[in-house]
Amino acid sequence: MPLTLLLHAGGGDTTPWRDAFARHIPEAVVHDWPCDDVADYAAVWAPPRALFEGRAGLRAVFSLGAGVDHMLPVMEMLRGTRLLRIEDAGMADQMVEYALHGVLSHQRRMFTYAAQQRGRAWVRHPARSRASVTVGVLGLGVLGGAVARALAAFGYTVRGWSRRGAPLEGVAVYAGDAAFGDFLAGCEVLIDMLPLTPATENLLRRETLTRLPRGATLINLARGRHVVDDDLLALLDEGHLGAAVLDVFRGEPLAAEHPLWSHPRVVVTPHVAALSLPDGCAAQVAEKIRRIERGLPVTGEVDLDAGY
Ligand code: NDP
Ligand code: OXD
Repeated sequence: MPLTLLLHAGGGDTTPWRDAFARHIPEAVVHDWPCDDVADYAAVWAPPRALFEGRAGLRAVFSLGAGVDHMLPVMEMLRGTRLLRIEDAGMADQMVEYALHGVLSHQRRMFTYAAQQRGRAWVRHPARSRASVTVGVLGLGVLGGAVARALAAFGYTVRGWSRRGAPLEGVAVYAGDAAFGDFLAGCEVLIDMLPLTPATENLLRRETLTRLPRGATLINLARGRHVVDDDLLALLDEGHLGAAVLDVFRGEPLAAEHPLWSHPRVVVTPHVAALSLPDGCAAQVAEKIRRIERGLPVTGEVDLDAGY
């Protein structure tokens, strides 16, 4: 019997995914959902609950992205089934580019010059070295770790915050809730690279964001539900925060009437910091399926209790 793979790309066109799976795992038969055929594996993004009805036979489920918050409620229907996520597969480079652009904009005062341009103000500010800018990265996993390492290699002073505090060369690592306040106190730029879990939801609110030095920039590349929007907007208006670069939002697409669209100190992008690339993702999923079939260990398995 050939291997069977159930595919759902968040309701979008599955053609690039089908082509990529055909290249990387030609021995598998790929079924687009909806369909009733039995499947050994599922590779999905934002699946509806109906997709997992009667699917207790799945050997593993793959999320076609790095974050799994969209998967956790539906995985409750498949107790005991393994959930795996994409690790990098071309996303880390994209995250590094986006983060670097945001940090350079802060260092080179592009947010200030954009505001000056609107007022036709010709005002020069002093130059700053990269090392004089301390950047904090929240979350030092596959993507956050890549961002922290790249910024440190480029010459910024980098600190990072993670749950367990595994060391990272060139980065001052702070571990756990007890160290969060000290971590924030020095960060002129804060980059959010955390997963969305009950512990990280609403983490970035007035009480925590006011720990950042005055004029700090927030760059959110992770999940909108980490941020309390009203607190963010108030801190921007009060000048405590100098700018926010936001790729992710509590509700996506961001509602047309949302004040973040038009705030002069906010940059909005439509959840594009790191796109899942079908070729790289299919290659990774194919390799993991082959390892599972041979009884070998695989990386990227989600701890369903921790939520990431
Ligand atoms: P990982 O699972 O590899 O890393 C998660 C990191 O967060 C780990 O360092 C972990 O700590 C840390 N962490 C988790 N919970 C806590 C907590 N309560 N307190 C402190 N640290 C915590 O994830 P990735 O790096 O692969 O991806 C990160 C996120 O990026 C995704 O979950 C997703 O939300 C977002 N993303 C956004 C995209 C976009 O286009 N905007 C695209 C892709 C991903 P520890 O190391 O100790 O376990
Ligand atoms: C992801 C995302 O988690 O695209 O991969 O946000």
